[in-house]
Amino acid sequence: MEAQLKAMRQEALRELEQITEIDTLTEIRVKYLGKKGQVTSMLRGLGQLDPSERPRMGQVVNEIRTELEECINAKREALKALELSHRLASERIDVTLPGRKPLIGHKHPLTLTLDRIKNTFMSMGFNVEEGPEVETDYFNFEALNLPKDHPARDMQDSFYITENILLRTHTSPVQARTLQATEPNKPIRIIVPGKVYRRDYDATHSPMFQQVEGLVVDKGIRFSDLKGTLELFIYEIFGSNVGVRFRPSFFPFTEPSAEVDISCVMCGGQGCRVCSSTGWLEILGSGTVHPRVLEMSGYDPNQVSGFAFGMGVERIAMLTYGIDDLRLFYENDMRFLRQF
Ligand code: 2U9
Repeated sequence: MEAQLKAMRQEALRELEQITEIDTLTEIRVKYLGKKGQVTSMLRGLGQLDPSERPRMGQVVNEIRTELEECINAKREALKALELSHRLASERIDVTLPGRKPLIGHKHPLTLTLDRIKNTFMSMGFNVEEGPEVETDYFNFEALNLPKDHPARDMQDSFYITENILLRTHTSPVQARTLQATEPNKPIRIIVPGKVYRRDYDATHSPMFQQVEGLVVDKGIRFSDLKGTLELFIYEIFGSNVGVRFRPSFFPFTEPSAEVDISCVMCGGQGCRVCSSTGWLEILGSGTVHPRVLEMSGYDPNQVSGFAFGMGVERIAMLTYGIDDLRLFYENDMRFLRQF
């Protein structure tokens, strides 16, 4: 029996040696130390031995059992440590890798342009007013001295929603609303930025575009106030070296009216494709507020006077950045937008 025990012990230790999986350990424990395991049946077999042999053989079997138990436990710990080190190696995070930079956007060129326009007028004491993009025929036309048969009222030029409601074709209705909301003859100094809608689409016209209009009303406002204000604005936006000229024009809501040109920003006034060889670029419309417009909104033209102006934001942006197609502003092509 002693030789048998030694062989079993050696076999068990050899098997343990070869194991690489924790699960297999349980099989070995069952095989040797389980209820029907080899060590257990050896213990049971002690009864058949000569009584003089029993104590010594009993001691040997017990020693083997203790040794196997210890070896199995030690192996379990060794396998666990091995598994952990494998996991640590395979799941390692390299904290020295460079991080991913978040994409940070920036303002659209039209927003940049609008911000500059607003800031320039705000520094001269203007307030910014906004109003609805869906307007009544009354505020969009009637209150601005645009008679019923005016061509701008044609279905071909404006987006009508019903017979009397349309998408505003300019931001002027906001000035009319402001006049009516202000106590008669009290001073007004506002600019009105916003989207406007006209049935037009080519390289220099979009069915939706943005305007900034302005209105100043007070006692004793003269044409020279208009000139000084707009000249200062133009020098702020295009630089004080730019040439400025006022040309007679016509708008139903102003009388007299003037178109404002600057010397061509592309050729410096020499004449080129952009200025159609004239050396000048039109950038603003303006004029003294028509007495009937003041009157219709409750102001007394005998007590106060005013001036108004209007410009297209896209046009100012195109001239500032040297862009020749207005549609680029609305296509959202990143190759274009990234340049600002
Ligand atoms: C009120 C009184 C007067 C607004 C004005 C212009 C001249 C003008 C155009 C420029 C290019 C619009 O973007 S554009 O097509 N605007 O030339 N606008 S004076 O005059 C007003 C408005 C409201 C109560």
